[in-house]
Amino acid sequence: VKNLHLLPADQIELAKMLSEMGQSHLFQHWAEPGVEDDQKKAFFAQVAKLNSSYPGGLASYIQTARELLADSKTGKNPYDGFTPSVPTGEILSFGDDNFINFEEAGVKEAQNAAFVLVAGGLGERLGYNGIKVALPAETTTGTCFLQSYIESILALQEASGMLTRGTCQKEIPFVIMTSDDTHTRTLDLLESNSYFGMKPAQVKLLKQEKVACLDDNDARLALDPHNKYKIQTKPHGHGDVHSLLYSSGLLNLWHDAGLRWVIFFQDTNGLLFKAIPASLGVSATKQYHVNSIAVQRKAKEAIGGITRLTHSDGRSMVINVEYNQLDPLLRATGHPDGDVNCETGYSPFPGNINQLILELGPYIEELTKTGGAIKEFVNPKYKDASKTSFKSSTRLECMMQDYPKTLPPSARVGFTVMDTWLAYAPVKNNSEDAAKVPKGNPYHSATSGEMAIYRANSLILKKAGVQMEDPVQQVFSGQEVEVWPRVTWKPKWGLTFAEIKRKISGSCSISQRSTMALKGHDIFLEDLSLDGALIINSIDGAEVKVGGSIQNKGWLLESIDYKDIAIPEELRIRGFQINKLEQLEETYVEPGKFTLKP
Ligand code: GDU
Repeated sequence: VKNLHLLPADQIELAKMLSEMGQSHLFQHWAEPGVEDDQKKAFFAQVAKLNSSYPGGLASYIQTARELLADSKTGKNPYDGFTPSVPTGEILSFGDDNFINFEEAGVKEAQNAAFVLVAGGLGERLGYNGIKVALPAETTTGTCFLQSYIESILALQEASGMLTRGTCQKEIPFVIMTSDDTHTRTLDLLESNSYFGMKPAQVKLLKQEKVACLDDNDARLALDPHNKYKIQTKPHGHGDVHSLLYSSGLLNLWHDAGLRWVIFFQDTNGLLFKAIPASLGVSATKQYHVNSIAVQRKAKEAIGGITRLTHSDGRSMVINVEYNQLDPLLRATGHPDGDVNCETGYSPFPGNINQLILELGPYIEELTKTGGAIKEFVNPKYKDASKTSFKSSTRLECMMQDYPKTLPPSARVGFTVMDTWLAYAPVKNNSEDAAKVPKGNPYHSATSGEMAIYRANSLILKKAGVQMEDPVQQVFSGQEVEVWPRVTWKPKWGLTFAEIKRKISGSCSISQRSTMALKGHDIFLEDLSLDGALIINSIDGAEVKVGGSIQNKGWLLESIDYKDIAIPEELRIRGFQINKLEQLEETYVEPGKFTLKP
């Protein structure tokens, strides 16, 4: 750096570090001292931030990048020496006694949990312009993902408190990891909706920072093409959540408050909370340090496979192997067909849906050693086979599910397999890409995500004894989906299967063209026959019995063109909208006992 001595002391340190790490190119084009000083200051402010937000600092980032880039250049396989095999874990079947027992154990334990939502991603594949947590999970009620998550946590909090100590409730902490791409919009969404009923102090936002881009195999940091005093940055991945939680100090606060579990989840899975109580019950019963919620996975489906990896040197771990790596790993280890379905019609490797339950004590112990650093990877796009230069700059990345990679072999790492229909329906793909998904594999689109909620709720009611008419097949935006009755309920209405069964009695039936939205806690269905639309709103303390034959024109699903920009984007991406022709809607705002029987 020219005239190094003219810089303030902290900047001298950073400049020295950069030049020792082979980064002098960053300063080569700098103007003379006295010229463009403000930009130089801004440059060092950015370097200081990049340095402090990475465990081990920038020097460590550059060092790791060199090693990973060298491995990538020589084509070193990160799984070298490891043999994959199918691990054993807990496999649950919705609604049986085992499931019900785990659900009860999970609800009891929920007040000792904290929830962490990773929502720093923009969802480029979905091509939606807003933040994903603001998208309606379903359009019958228009409830967005974030609202449904918050209401689920509050419902768990209340149920857990009731089960274990009467009415007194412990507040379940809720953390949202955001990024520069999502932070302001997430905060706005919360503030303009009164935090969806949660106390603002119960919610903490932690913003992840981007990491420096790399121009070449020597890990020379890339300059922003539009600003020579700025280092180009890109997202580092959802693995950042661990170092952020660690450095925030929250983990120790939670530990001191007697919490035992941290539950991680992703931005757009409208079914997730149906799987949480039972999975948490598994964690508590089996004393798992790490419990990944998994589902049956179609071979080559774009979700990671949970795999036991055994090394020739004796090491062994249960870990997610990302979807693009599982197939080559299998082929390289004596499975010439790679990742294929077995006789069950599914891959023998359970699909990681990236909802993790970690036991807090061992988690803190591990992070104290690692500082929250997660094993990273690099994925450069090379110009040619010589692998000497990149098409565009690259960066290191990390994934939250790689947390177990540094754990000692004594750690209890398990998983819980749930029925896919119950637990997993993310919204990741745009209509065009979804329509191209191989037949039989899930679309993971806004269309399929919404239909999956109706399907799951219908199947749950069916299991609880309601006669549900069979679904019809319909095609929206080139995707063929099962359309079940559009049944939705507030999380507090039916948090567990036992709770749902308690609220249904006699002989109930719901026709395929029906819509039912239960927006209250104490709504009981008794000898109800529904053929049309029924909406019930009720406050806590209003006990409503619904029965008899309810029939009206109902709410119809109408196809819409996903390319029609006159329609709001959050609807367009579904390929349908709801035409609300006629409904029976009742609202109960006073406590007391009521009967609705037309
Ligand atoms: N995210 C961040 N920060 C980032 C990148 C992503 O917070 O820098 C968040 C996203 O908002 C989202 C979650 O991380 O909530 C996951 O992101 P993607 O949906 O883009 O994840 P992928 O589909 O690439 O894959 C992940 C896992 C897979 C599989 C899959 C299941 O890596 O193994 O489990 O989710 O949905």
